[in-house]
Amino acid sequence: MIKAFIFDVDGTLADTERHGHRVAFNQAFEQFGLDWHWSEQTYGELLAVTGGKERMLHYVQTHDKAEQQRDDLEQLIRQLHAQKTRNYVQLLSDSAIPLRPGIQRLLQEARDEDIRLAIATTTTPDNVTALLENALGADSLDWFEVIGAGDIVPHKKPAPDIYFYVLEKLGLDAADCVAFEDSRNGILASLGADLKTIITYNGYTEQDDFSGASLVLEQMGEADQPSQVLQQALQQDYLTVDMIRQIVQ
Ligand code: XBP
Ligand code: MG
Repeated sequence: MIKAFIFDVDGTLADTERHGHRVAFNQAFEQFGLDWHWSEQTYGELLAVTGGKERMLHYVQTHDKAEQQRDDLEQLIRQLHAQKTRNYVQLLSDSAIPLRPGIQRLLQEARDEDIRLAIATTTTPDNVTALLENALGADSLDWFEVIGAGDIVPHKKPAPDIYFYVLEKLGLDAADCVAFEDSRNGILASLGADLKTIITYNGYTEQDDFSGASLVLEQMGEADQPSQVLQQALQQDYLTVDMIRQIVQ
């Protein structure tokens, strides 16, 4: 019996990377007078590394050997990341990034059926708050019993740590929960915690290997915006709690 849904954030709840996080990173680089600029293509490659601080370090190590030598690199990355987070929160406040199709409907359905909700994400907690407040309203944060985010665990996705953290806080076994993810790093983490996983891929992750997923969709769908994959696979227009029960049990 499904007792909880555990949602990834970036790419799953909303398509936040291309025009959200990437823009916030580039603003921070400009604000710090750095000649770094992450194109959509470069950012897609850098997404292989989860965590903004880790991603910037990877970028320096692979693209900017000169900066790699500076002895205050760790401090610079921490300051850049704090600025980037401020930029991202402001960006969402100026123009909310909408939730992906079906997300709000599924969250509401889960609440109506007493399925508990949680978040397991690599992104910074402030970013989760900003996304939910701007997309769903301030009280939506209370819909999620546990918000496991960012540096709360030592190892980010694809390590399963954040999912173990959330399961422990929920006091539930993986067998009683379903995870929702968008990327290979994400499903490696959720499967690493023995969670049945439903994938909704996006422009950056459509080519990822989702082996082990219970279902792989291009989107969860709405009545007026049917999921093509769901129509072909299950002759249904959009994903519902009952369908999820049938698929994972
Ligand atoms: C996606 C990530 C995050 C974001 C950037 O997290 O890997 O690093 O790209 O956010 P998830 P930060 O898919 O697990 O939600 O800069 O705050 O890390
Ligand atoms: Mg994701």
